[in-house]
Parts: sequence; structure tokens; C-alpha cells
Amino acid sequence: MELKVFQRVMASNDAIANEYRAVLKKHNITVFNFMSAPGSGKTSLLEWTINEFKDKMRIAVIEGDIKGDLDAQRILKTGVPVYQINTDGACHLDAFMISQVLPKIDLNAFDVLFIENIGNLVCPAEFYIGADYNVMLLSTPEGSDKPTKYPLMFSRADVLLINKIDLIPYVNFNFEELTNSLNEIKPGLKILKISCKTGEGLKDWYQWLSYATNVNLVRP
Ligand SMILES: Nc1nc2c(ncn2[C@@H]2O[C@H](COP(=O)(O)OP(=O)(O)O)[C@@H](O)[C@H]2O)c(=O)[nH]1
Ligand SMILES: [Mg+2]
Repeated sequence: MELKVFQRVMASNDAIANEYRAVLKKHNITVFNFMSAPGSGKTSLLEWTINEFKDKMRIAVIEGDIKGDLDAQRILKTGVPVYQINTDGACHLDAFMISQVLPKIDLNAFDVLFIENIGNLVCPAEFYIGADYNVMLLSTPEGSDKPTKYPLMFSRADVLLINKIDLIPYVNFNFEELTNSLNEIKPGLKILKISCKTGEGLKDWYQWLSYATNVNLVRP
């Protein structure tokens, strides 16, 4: 019984996501869904990325938070528009929530939509929100065992950013353990090492993002 209800919820979620995804495609908007545990660096990465790309492409951001708009306030300082979703307790964004926000966005005015999901390594992976790419962050203090413990989340990633590499001297982060487990969960997953404190490694991320957005084609 419970399984059937769950399947119905998911089917309706996916139908909503596919519907607005088709509209976003028509407008040539590429959508990125940023997922990680709380504090891994999603908002920090968005700040760096927006500052790098805001003159090359038109960016809008949806900020998902359980409560408040602290992250949205940070993003607003970069000068791009931000649309806040407060889930009021729910641990993930779903397609219905996104569909409620999209009518507020002029889809002719943007090339790229960044969505910061709720900080959580479990629920966001279960809900398809129509993104073109799932960008996952894992920060070094969280530990290299996380793919083994939360395989679904890592299996959904299109690129994995290992953030806070500046902290490696102080934490136990074992890249061999990480790559061994990812070889089982998602063979071939692109892994980039970055620091949103020092900026190390971000060039490789920008290159990946340029490729993913075809930014050179969008705005020469
Ligand atoms: N040392 C270090 N701190 C970082 C790095 N990236 C983010 N932080 C800090 O980690 C905390 C959480 O970052 P935030 O971007 O808010 O994470 P979010 O919850 O995933 O959006 C903040 O205090 C950031 O300044 C990093 O690469 N190195
Ligand atoms: Mg954040």
C-alpha cells in the first residue's frame, strides 16, 4: 500500500518536471541542480561561478531552504536574480515547488538556471526536478566514506566536486577510498577537486560548466 502511494507521488512529480522541462528546453535554458550535505559549499560555489560567468551568460538562481533567505541574500550581492523556495520542513525540493516559481521568471531573459537544493544527502536524490545536470559537492571534512553510505545521491551526480581541499592537511580524506567506491556506484563519474576558499581547481569546474552550457555558442 505504502509503496503504491510512493510510486504515485513519484509519477506525478516526474510528470510535472517533464512538463516544465520541455518549456525550459524551448527557451534554451540549461538547468543545474546543486546537491550536497549542509555546509559543503553550494552557495560559495554559486558565488564564485556567478561572478565568473555573469558577463558571459544570463543567470537566474532558485534557492531552496527549509527556512529563511540567508543564501538568497548572498546570491543577490552578485547581481543576478534569485527566487526563494522555503519548504517549511521538507528536506528536498520537488517538481511541484519548482513549477510554482517558474511563472515568476521571464524565461526569455535567461540562458542558465542554477537551483540550490536543500542541504541533505538523502531526499534530494529521490526527487527528479527536471535538471539537465546534477552537480554534487562533497567537502573533505565530511569524509571519503560518504559514497558508500549514501550511494543513491552519488549515483545521480553528473559531476562530483570535492570541495575544501584546502582542509586536507587537517582532515582524514582518502581519495583512494573515494574513487574505489565510486567505481562501483557510478563508474566514469567526473571528479574535480576544488576550494571555494582559495579558488584552487575552479578553472577546471568553469571549463566543465562552459562545456555543459555550450556557453561559447550562446554568447560568443
Ligand atoms: N575552508 C573552506 N571553507 C569553505 C570552502 N567552501 C565553503 N567554505 C565555508 O563552509 C561554510 C559553508 O559554506 P556554504 O557555501 O554556505 O555551504 P552550503 O550550505 O552547502 O551552501 C561557509 O562558512 C563557507 O565559508 C572551502 O573550500 N574551504
Ligand atoms: Mg547554501
